[in-house]
Amino acid sequence: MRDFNLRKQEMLSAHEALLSRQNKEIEVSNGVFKRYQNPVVTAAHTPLAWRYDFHPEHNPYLMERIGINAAFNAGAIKLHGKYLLVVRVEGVDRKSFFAIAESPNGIDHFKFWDSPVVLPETSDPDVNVYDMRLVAHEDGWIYGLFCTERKDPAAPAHDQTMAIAQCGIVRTKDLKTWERLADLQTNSPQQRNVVLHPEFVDGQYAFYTRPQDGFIESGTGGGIGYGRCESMEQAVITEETLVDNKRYHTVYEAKNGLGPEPLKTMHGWLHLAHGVRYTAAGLRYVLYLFMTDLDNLTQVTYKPAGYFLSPVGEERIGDVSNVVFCNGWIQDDDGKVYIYYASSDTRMHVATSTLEQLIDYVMHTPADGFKSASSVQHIINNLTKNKELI
Ligand code: M1P
Repeated sequence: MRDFNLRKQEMLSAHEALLSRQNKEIEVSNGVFKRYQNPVVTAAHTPLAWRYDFHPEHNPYLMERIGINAAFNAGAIKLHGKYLLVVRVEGVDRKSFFAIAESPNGIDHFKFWDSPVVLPETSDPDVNVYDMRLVAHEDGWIYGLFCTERKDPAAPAHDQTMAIAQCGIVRTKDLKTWERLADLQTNSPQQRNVVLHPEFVDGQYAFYTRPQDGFIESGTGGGIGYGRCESMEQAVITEETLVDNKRYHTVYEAKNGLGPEPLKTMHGWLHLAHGVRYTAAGLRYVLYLFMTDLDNLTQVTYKPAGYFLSPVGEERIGDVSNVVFCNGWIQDDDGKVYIYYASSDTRMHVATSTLEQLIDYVMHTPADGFKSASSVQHIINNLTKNKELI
């Protein structure tokens, strides 16, 4: 009993120390954004009461009964002055679910709310849910668009991996009570990374989609699409227009997908997306930015070459290594932008910038010339501008 109580005390203290750890900005930066020393949310941040049975008779060894494997790919929103992440928490059983982690300042002291989100289901139950994008729409609701995954009914008995991913939709006012709406219907056999545009467009709801042929392989799809529909209760998109396609020899040659909702700026809508390319070591996921026209949402106006943020150091290692993924950012009233990104499908980090810096980056970084000679020319141009400056 003494050991039990001692271990319990040690566990509680270690957990409290982790949750109250301060995060420090890493001084060296590329001038576009700043990284921070510690991840903001990890599996170890999940409440001990989720994982342990603290009854000495039921659990004399004080064993972990319900293991948590990872905490990543979080949607984000600021509500009543708090920075809230709707985290994809993944158990050791591989099932993902959502849970809200709250911070007073957006960079540290993230603490999970007591209970994970109890997500209502449709008549076709989800097998796995993940990667929620939170959007405060001008209709007054906060929508959560997420991936709902179910076994492919066409899968032969020998293949237990074939799945169908589609876009599930919930709405809420407080992130506590959730109303489930019908899944989004499109013509694509697979949909992930669907994002709701925060404003009405010609009185309709507008969506960014990611049509794809296979669960992993993009096939003829894989670009970022756009479509509209009349209602959120029965959201049906009959036509998708490609906004940003995959392209040979870029960081998004295999596939891409939109991250969080776009931010409105005086120059256009600022988008953050992930791009995926093939390497000998497998797929590599990086983040990139682009801008679309304020009125014509399918017209890309600025798109810097290459990636904006890629995995570095320990970020490169995890369950699915060499991955950064972002589906949540928060813009504060003073223009500061908190970019919540996950590394290697394992943990959450924050990078900070300002809207002004991100706009400058998007509008003034050279666009991809799609061949080595163009990349060299960009450097030559820079050298000319820098003559006698350094
Ligand atoms: O494992 C990396 C990512 O793979 C998927 O991304 P995409 O939809 O672009 O293929 C998602 O399952 C995502 O959750 C995951 O982080």
